[in-house]
Amino acid sequence: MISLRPIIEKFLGKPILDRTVIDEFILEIQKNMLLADIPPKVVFDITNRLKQEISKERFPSKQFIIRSLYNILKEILGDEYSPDLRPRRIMLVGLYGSGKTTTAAKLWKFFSSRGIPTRVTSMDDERPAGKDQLRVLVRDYQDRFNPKEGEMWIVDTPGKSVEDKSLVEKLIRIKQMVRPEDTWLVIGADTGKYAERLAQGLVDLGITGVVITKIDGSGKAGGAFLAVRNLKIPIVFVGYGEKIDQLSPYNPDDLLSRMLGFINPTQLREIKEDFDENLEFNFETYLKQLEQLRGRNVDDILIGFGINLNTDQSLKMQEFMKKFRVMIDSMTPEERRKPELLKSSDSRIRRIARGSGLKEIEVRNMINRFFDAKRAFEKIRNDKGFMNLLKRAKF
Ligand SMILES: Nc1nc2c(ncn2[C@@H]2O[C@H](COP(=O)(O)OP(=O)(O)OP(=O)(O)O)[C@@H](O)[C@H]2O)c(=O)[nH]1
Ligand SMILES: [Mg+2]
Repeated sequence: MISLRPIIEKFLGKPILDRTVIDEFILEIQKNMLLADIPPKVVFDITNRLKQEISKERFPSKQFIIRSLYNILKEILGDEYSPDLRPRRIMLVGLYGSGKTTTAAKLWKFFSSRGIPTRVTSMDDERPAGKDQLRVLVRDYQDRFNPKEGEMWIVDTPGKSVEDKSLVEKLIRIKQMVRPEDTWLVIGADTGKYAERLAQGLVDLGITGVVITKIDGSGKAGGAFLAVRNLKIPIVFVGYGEKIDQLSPYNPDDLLSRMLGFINPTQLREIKEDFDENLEFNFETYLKQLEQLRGRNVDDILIGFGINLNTDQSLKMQEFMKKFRVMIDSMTPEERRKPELLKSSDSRIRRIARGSGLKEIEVRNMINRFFDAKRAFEKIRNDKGFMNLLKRAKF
């Protein structure tokens, strides 16, 4: 995935802001976007708009310029997709090796873990191994396509190159049989800017959404997203790994945080205010931080640190915070300040469990999580680049 963070860091670090610095910044953005396979038309559209915004201000600040860039990218990346959970038939199409079969399994997991009866079948006659691939990944694999009322069906299909006319014809025949409510085109992020052309080649199939896969492994991912956005077909899901749970509904904020290397400017300011380098990390200070986070979108903040939560995880997180508070309330002031006291003391853990009404194992797990967080905190604190960025940014 393209990261503009080094360019932004360099820009923020300049002691003065003049025409040359701004021009250089814009030039570097252009260069990097082109290298990331973002279509030239889109790149120049972005930088022209940015120049226009800047020319409107008499004394544009660095913050103003970065905020403008953020807003322009955000507008281009479009709306996030909130998944439609109504049971229906979804047919996946795409090129050879684009990730259709893997996505079929991931979608099964996504919908069935939300309580929707979901079945998967494969119409891929060209590669019988594809069916076995699905059988291994999916509990509800069906050999025959026979949808019933109230069921979600995911239909996998064969892939070839778009130039191959017989593929399109074959997919049209499958579509007539399946009669899907949704036909989603699966595109690998490594396709880069050609994603647009590819989608156009299959437009006759009545594509209702695009799934972009492999964003974990490709520097061209930004290009694929921005190219597809040109088509006005919504991006529905994004695959970011080979594992079955590595699929998320499309979220442009998440993408932007990856592209820009940090969260949006307002959130950056909030983190800057919270993040005290000299803070001693113990239960007391951690609780204070958790309380400050409450009422704010925790997901956004975590995403800023490169941690991406899905909805289930985020609910679990809130639950965890509640219990964590109860646990800390049952500690002595000394324990709150010196977490090490709890590391190997069964009697203290037993006492805290009794006092808080939690199970001993829960207390033990939370204490382990606390030490994980402490380690993560120390890692961030030692990340010189990130700390410098925080210090210099005057948002
Ligand atoms: N890193 C990464 N790998 C992926 C992702 N999605 C799929 N893959 C891998 O890409 C390869 C091809 O995936 P498949 O799901 O078999 O692709 P397909 O479109 O069904 O391929 P054909 O049926 O041959 O047309 C496999 O090795 C997958 O593990 C992803 O999001 N990230
Ligand atoms: Mg396949």
